[in-house]
Amino acid sequence: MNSPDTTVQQAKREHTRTGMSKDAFQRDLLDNLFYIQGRFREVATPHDLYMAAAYTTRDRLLARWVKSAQTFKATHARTVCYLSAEYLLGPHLASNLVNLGITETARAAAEELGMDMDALIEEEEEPGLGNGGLGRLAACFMESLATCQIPAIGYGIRYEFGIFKQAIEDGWQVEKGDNWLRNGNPWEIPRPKISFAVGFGGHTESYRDERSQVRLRWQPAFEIRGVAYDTPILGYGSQNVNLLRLWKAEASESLDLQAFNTGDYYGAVHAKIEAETLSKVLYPNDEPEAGKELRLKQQYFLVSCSMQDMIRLHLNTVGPLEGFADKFTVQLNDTHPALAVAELMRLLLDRHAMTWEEAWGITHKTFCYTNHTLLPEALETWPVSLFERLLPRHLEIIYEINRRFLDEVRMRFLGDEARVRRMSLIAEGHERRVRMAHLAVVGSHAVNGVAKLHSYLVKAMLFKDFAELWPERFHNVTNGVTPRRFVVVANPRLAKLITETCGQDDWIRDLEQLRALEPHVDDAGLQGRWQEVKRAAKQDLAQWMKQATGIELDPESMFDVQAKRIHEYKRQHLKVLHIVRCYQRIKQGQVQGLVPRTFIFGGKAAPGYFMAKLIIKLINAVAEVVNNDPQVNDWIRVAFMPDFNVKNGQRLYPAAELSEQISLAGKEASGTGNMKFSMNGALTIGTLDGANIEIREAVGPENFFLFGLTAEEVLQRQMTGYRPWEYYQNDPELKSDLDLINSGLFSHGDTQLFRPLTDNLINHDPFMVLADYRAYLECQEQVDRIYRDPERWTRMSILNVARIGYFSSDRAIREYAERIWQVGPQPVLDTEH
Ligand code: B1H
Repeated sequence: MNSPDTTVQQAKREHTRTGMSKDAFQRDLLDNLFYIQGRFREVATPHDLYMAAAYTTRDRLLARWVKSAQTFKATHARTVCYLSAEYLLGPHLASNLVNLGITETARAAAEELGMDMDALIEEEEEPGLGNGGLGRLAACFMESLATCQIPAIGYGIRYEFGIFKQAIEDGWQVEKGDNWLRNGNPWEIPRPKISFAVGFGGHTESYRDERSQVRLRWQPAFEIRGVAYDTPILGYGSQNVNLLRLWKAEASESLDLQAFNTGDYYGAVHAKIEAETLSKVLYPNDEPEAGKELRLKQQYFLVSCSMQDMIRLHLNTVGPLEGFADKFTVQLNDTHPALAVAELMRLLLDRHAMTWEEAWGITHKTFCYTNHTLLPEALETWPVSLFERLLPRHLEIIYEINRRFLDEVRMRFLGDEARVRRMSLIAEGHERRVRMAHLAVVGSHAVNGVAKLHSYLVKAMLFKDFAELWPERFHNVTNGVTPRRFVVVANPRLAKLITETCGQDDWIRDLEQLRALEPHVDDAGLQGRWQEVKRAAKQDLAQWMKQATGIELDPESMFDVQAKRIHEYKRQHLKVLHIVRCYQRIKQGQVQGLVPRTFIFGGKAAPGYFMAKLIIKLINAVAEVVNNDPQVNDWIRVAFMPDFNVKNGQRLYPAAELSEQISLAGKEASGTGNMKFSMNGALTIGTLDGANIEIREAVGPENFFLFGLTAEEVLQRQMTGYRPWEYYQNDPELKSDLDLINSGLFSHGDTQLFRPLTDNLINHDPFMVLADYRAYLECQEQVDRIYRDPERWTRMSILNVARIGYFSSDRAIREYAERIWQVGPQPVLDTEH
């Protein structure tokens, strides 16, 4: 037992580093400024102050982190391992303060020192380790796992350069490197002792083990080391802290030593640089990189480090590996980490001497796979030849998995060799390729899509053959987003109003409680305050936009926003056609019924995606003309928010009144921006695609602006032959909008600039923009009609928020926990007090 003395000392020590009072926070802020930054108040830069605030906050979460680790170790808690090539985390400081429950304390502490907490929060550069929805979903899930008290480790890659920063120059997207680690990262803790060798190339050979059994092993040609960097992920209203473990690539020491012995110092350094390129940069496409060797290497690097780490943890805590699947459940975030199936097999077979049956039993029980897209170009396959060269042992294992699997198919579907070919893990053709999605489905015991419609299409189309063989394997878990970041952090005014109206803030951890708003929907007092909150957010955005782009937004007008990656299937060009139509109507004096609008876009295009970049240019070209034409200026303005990322998203969602979710039905797996907008009181104009369908059901069809073809109609049109030029010829307004774009009005007389885009629409239009054009315009007229009645609009806005609770990522995580992972909460107790 501790003597009373040491207990007191211990409590005191804890208090000095982790005390939650204002005074403690203030003292430690100055302390950290001095001891970590080597600065004092008078000379500290805003960034120094941010760093001091970040360290002060980190100190306060470390105690919880250590306690979580101790609890999970002692209780042998079943642990979820989320494997993802992307985590789009967003800035940590504000979110961690909220989840620690010390936002106001920290703010007051800073204020007394003459610092503005909001300015410090602005200083943080976000870790942009993801492209879009898929990476942001992983980040929301990590936060909800901690909130729901489910022990979890997120495994990923510590890219030195995240998603590029987008600048707009002369209307074009220009990519700038995202050197996010330049000023240091106070949120991560390097773990140099947690590191693994990852092999590449070489050959496989057979040998006899000590029991004279013939076994196989891989002799790689070279090795790289992966070193762990840990970031704590806090939950809201729980003491649980989970771990985000990101791997950084380094040269292996053995390689250094070899070079040193042969005197090749230059070679050793060179090899180090080459090894480190592996985790250098995130691939900036939101679809797979065809045949890029480095990308496959990244995937294997992530998978190998993570599986080796899980095995190490298992051996350290539980013991023999037979129970591996009871200790861990591994979620594959799309196929990017699907190689984990083959890697776990390799480790169990070659390193831990299991039989194939033992190893397969464990592997299959361990993995679950989430599919995020039906787009054929986004389904990953890798040339067999590349596998042979880079991962020869894994290719052998994949062949053996395939051999056994196809025998099972043959046994179930006698004589159906066409089916066998369709289902094979290897696509035959002029170049044989490994189908990563098939590997993921065969290697997992649960497969899910990310919204009802998407999961249905996954079963009915994409994996039809697999669903016929294993119907019990297929699930739906509709996506969700965290209300902590996207309401409490992003929109504190709204959060305060909700809390005051509901009489408590339990909605932050149990979002269904937003329903308590519903009885107040007709309360004039609430409606007035609701409008004020939106108005204030619009003013904030206008101020930011003015400073960032020089464009003046009119906060009196409707803020109509489309923010997401730029992609033809998301149809930003449909929105542009709507703007061009408004422009023409105003020029012709047809302003009857029109409502002043500000059209705001945000989103990055993949650097090699020509058409997406041309769409950005078109948006900016239209903006330039519209914003400089005094005749239309009182009615419409257009702004492109540069560098749409998590941080900028947080500025956009609170200010939006109309959320554009206008993808072609059947193409957007779920969408998650749709949820973020609605949670902040925007009304949605959207198609029956992805989670839009469920959002509409939840908020009520009368509170949602619906238009466009259904997924079924899209398929029908495609089968009977879609002829976009007929729409062009038969709809004079559509024709005149496209013609105006080609007239050179938006391109200083250049009639060719946008031809690739307009020609493609008129002649091919793979995403049926022209087919939905008329319905979209009519729906926008309905939007105008309702916007002119502010009371009605506000009522609809309140109802959207009141009924959006289902789209919390906490709900999604609970569904995964119950239906897919079979894990329960493991609360970490607060023993401090
Ligand atoms: C989604 C991706 C994606 N689906 C390949 N697929 C990538 C595919 O770098 N790559 O190779 C990167 C990303 N991302 C998105 O996932 C869907 O389009 C959204 O509809 C969905 O909401 C989101 C989360 O499920």
